[in-house]
Order: sequence, then structure tokens, then C-alpha cells
Amino acid sequence: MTKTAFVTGVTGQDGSYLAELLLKKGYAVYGMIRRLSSPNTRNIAHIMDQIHLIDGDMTDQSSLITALMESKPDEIYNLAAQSFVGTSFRQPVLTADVNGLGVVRLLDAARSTVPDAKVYQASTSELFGKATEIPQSETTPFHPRSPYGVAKVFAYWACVNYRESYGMYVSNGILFNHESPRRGMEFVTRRITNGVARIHHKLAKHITLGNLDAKRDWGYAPEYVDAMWRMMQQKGPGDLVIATGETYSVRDFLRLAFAEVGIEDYEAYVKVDEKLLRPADVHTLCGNPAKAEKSLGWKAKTKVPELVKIMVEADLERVKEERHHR
Ligand code: NAP
Ligand code: F7E
Repeated sequence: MTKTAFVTGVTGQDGSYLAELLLKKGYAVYGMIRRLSSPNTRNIAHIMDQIHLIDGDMTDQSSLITALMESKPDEIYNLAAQSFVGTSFRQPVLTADVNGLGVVRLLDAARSTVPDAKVYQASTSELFGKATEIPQSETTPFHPRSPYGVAKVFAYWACVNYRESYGMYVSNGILFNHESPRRGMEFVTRRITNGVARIHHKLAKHITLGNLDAKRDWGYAPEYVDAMWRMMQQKGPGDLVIATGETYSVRDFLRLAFAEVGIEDYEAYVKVDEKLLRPADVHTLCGNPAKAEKSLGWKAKTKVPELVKIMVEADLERVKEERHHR
């Protein structure tokens, strides 16, 4: 029988890759989309005719109830969020509303309309923040460092609570950073690969960044949505770290990205702007995916050097096209 999935955040990086994966697996896919004055459907333009779009917003309880009643999903993937940590310092209340309370709204809408549906929550390595150990695993204590992280900790525990209180199948995927050519332009990897492409095509002279010493465990987004799906096929719910197990600094990422276009002295092309430093930052993240590897049979294949190559190549191509159409 055809399974039905309901995906919030379908227009985002992960939502669009997940929708593709679910379609390939034969699911009926419902994607929640919020009303914007200028539609933001670039990531799903190629599959728009295959998915059912339902309007709704994480800040509007009634829209979530209606969307679930209409779609009657077997699986709910909650990927919607104000996902940029930097903005969460400037919009802490909105971030808490969407990323924190929004999850309770969705869980409660599911409890009253489709209590047997499985729920996936997009949890994050930002839960660990000022991490007390390296690498971080499912048992590492949480110490969030931003309004984004704080809201996601609240959401994480709300999911555990709905699981324990009502016996619902609710799982937290604690995903470490994952990137792709669909990554939003404000995130550091994309700022770098877009900047390298613009410099290569002589449209820019340098890239401006903030904290170059931060270290992250960066993986490839299409592989991470596969881990989400696998988590929903388990006998019971649970919380898992999804990561590569390797960590690189922003400087490492810069060096590798510039090397793709034959530039070795990358420092000559990078400016640091203090305004891009965060009031509190997360210094080092490195995940321990051992539990996921064992229970899901999932392992990250694409590591940073290959990820950089994929992203730089895609941005080189896109910038070249844009230049032609000027
Ligand atoms: P993204 O590209 O920024 O996508 C976020 C999605 O959420 C977009 O579709 C956006 O819609 C939607 N959204 C924002 N506010 C909303 C609201 N009030 N109501 C309904 N939808 C709303 O993020 P992503 O990288 O795909 O990440 C997906 C999820 O995983 C997020 O929850 C993020 O916090 C989490 N996460 C991401 C990573 C990572 O490294 N990518 C790691 C761990 C966890 P619009 O297109 O209309 O803006
Ligand atoms: O920053 C530093 C910055 O914004 C990474 C989200 O998907 O992953 C993401 O959050 C690091 C930070 O990602 C710039 O200070 C330096 O230390 O790319 P980012 P993030 O904050 O790690 C987690 C797992 C999520 O859950 C989030 O949703 O890079 N950095 N210079 C910079 N960062 C940005 N954005 N821009 C710079 O110019």
C-alpha cells in the first residue's frame, strides 16, 4: 500500500532532498508551504507536479491541524525552522516560536488528528553547543549557545515527552551540519563556495567572513535525508546522532575551496568582519555516529574534500550561467 508522508520545510535544502527520496520510494508526498509574497519554490520546482502542496505555518496551530487532517500521513517529517543561528540572536522570539513552540503545536496536532503517525524531528548538533566532550554522542550533555540552540533543546525534550506521555512514535535525528549546492547563501560553506566562484569569474575580489577558527563536522545533505527516512523505518522510536565523525575548521574549508580553482594563497582573498562574529559561538563539533551506523546501517560517504568539490563545481556553473544571462 502507498505510504503517505507530510513534510514541513519542503522548500528548504533538506525538505527538497527528502521529498525527492520519498517520491523515489513511492510515497504520496504532502509538503507544507507558507504563504510568501514572492514564492520560494526553486528547490522543488522540478518535482512540484508530483507533490501535494498544503499551506500552513509553524506559528499557526489551526493550519497544522487542517494540513494533517487533509493529508492523513503515516510519517511526519518536521524540517521547518528558522534555521540560521546568526539570525536567531537578532530574532530570538520568532526563533523560539517557530523552532520551539511550533514543534509542540505540530506534536499536539498529530496527537489529536493522526496519533499513529510517526514523527521525525529535525534536532541538531547545536544542542551540544559548548560541548563537554569530543566527539559528541547521544549521551553528551546539552549546552546550547544561541537562541536557535535553546529553542531546539526545548523541541527535543517536547518530542521525548510526547513519546513518553502518549506512546507516540517520535524520533529526534541529531544531525550535524550537512551541506549541498542547495544550502542557503548565508551559511558559511555556501558563502565560501559562492565567493570562490564569483572570484574565479572576476565578479568579486574577496570573501568576507567571521570566525575562521570554528570547527564543524560537515556532511552531504542527500545522504542525511536518507538517515532521516531510515530512522522512521525502525521498530521503535529513538534519538540518534547523524554525522561523519570528522571535523574541519572554516580555514580548512576555505583552503580546499580555493584550491579547486587553483588558488593556493587563499588568505589574500579573505577579509574578516567583526560584525559577523556571534555573541556566543560553538567552537568545535564532531559527532560520533556509531549508534546510527549500527542500528540504521547508515554511514556518511561524502567527506569534506569531496563535499567542497561538489559545492564549488555547482557554484562555478551557476555563476557562469548567471553571467551569461546578464
Ligand atoms: P532551510 O533550508 O533553512 O529550510 C527551512 C525550511 O523551513 C524552509 O522550507 C522554510 O520555508 C521553512 N520555514 C521557516 N519558517 C517557517 C514557518 N514559520 N512555518 C513553516 N515553514 C517554515 O533548512 P535546512 O538546512 O533544510 O534544515 C532543515 C531542518 O533541519 C531545520 O529544522 C534545521 O533547523 C535542521 N537542521 C539543519 C542542519 C543542517 O546542517 N542543514 C543540521 C541540523 C538540523 P521558506 O522556504 O518559506 O523560508
Ligand atoms: O556557521 C562560522 C560561524 O552558519 C558555521 C545550521 O544548519 O548547522 C548550521 O548552523 C560556523 C560558525 O552554521 C561565517 O561563526 C565564520 O561557527 O554555516 P553556519 P551553524 O551555525 O553551524 C547546525 C547543525 C544547524 O542546526 C543550523 O540550522 O562558521 N562562520 N564566518 C560563519 N558563519 C556564517 N554563517 N557566515 C560567515 O561569514
